[in-house]
Amino acid sequence: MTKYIIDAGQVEQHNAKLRAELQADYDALGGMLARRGVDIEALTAKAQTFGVAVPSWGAGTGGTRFARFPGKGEPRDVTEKLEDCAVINQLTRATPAVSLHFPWDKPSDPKALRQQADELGLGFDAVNSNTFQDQAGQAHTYKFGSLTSTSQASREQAVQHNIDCIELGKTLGSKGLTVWVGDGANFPGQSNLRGALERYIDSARGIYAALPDDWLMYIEHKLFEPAFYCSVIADWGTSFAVAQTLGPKAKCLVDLGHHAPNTNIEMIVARLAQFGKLGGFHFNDSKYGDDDLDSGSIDPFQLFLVFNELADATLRDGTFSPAYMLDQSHNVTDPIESLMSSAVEVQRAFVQAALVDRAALAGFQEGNDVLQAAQTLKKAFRTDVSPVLAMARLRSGGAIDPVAAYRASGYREQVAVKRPPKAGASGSGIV
Ligand code: LRH
Ligand code: MN
Ligand code: MN
Repeated sequence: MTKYIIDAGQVEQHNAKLRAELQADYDALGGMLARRGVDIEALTAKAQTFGVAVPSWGAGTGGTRFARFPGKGEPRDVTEKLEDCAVINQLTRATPAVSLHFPWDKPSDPKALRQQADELGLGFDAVNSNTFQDQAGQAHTYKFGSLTSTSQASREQAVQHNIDCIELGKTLGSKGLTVWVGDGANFPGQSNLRGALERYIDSARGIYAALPDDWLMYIEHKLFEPAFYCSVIADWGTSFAVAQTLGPKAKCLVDLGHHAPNTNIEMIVARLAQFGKLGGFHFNDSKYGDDDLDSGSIDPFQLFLVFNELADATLRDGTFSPAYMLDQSHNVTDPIESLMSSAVEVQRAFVQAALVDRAALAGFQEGNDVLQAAQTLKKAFRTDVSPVLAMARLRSGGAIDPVAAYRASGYREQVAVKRPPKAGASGSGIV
């Protein structure tokens, strides 16, 4: 029996107030979709299958290198982060798993943490390693790189950290390791571009060798930051080459914020899917760079186009199932509210992509009817599927309006009393 953090009766009360209005909207949308030959019930059932993992580090207030403005009642450790993640899933029913980051989330008792997650109805998605900052008491620095460092001792330490993450992940029931390194250079000439990648591959082989057979290693690329002249794993081409070199358990992870402005991300998605190397996503949104803004807050059409490619890939290969994770930094909002609305935005794109009339689209593409092909996508994108999403939540036991239900619950005020502010409470302060 799942232990709910927000009183189930309160959620029911909230739903009771909105139920009639939702039913009316749902029926109206159902009629409109029926005229298009779409069964709203099938769509709602599909929406109910959607899940995106929540990043533990997103539960605390983020910051920039200029400042961090702590929020009230921030989780102080991984167990409190799990509680917040459980609230997000209780109300949205779209975030059944949590992605942990080590050592930020290193549990003193991994078995107890897994039990806590079980009780809260949560699982663990991929675990993330951190060799982009030095930890207290660490023997060798990552100042000049980790997996690609010229220092063999630093490289070995970074490999061992990743292996330790796998071991922890095994105890927690995770099935994947996401590897992102900040390694790169700030000056032309600082680093031998080819030599750094050779060292990366050599180190990554050591990690890959420790992966259980049913695990995946997700290689996450990022154009820049913290390295501002060049990053070793800067783009999907490098990530793809590494994943190919390592073997079938290595796949590429696409963080939406890790590209140059105007990059056609859906095209990258299509390419990686075509060659069997699309492992998963870190969803967020951005205007300028790795802004880690809330998913769908800047360019929802791009998010839709990504899911349009995923729907196409799923049609071609039924076994295709990339990992969905959020990776955001909430600097000015309540993280729980941001994560709930972001999960719903990603779910929205998933449902809208299912509305694309693929037969019609293929026909327009075949006949070079450019305008109608574009309109076919726009028609799906413009459809307001909010009633489907709300009905999916209601039927799965969640809240019709998660943010309203959350505010009415008083959860933040309650935890603010239990969790007095503590320095460095976000768990990262970096993102
Ligand atoms: C790097 C990144 C990566 C890290 C996370 C904290 O910018 O996207 O996924 O693990 O942020
Ligand atoms: Mn990321
Ligand atoms: Mn990032």
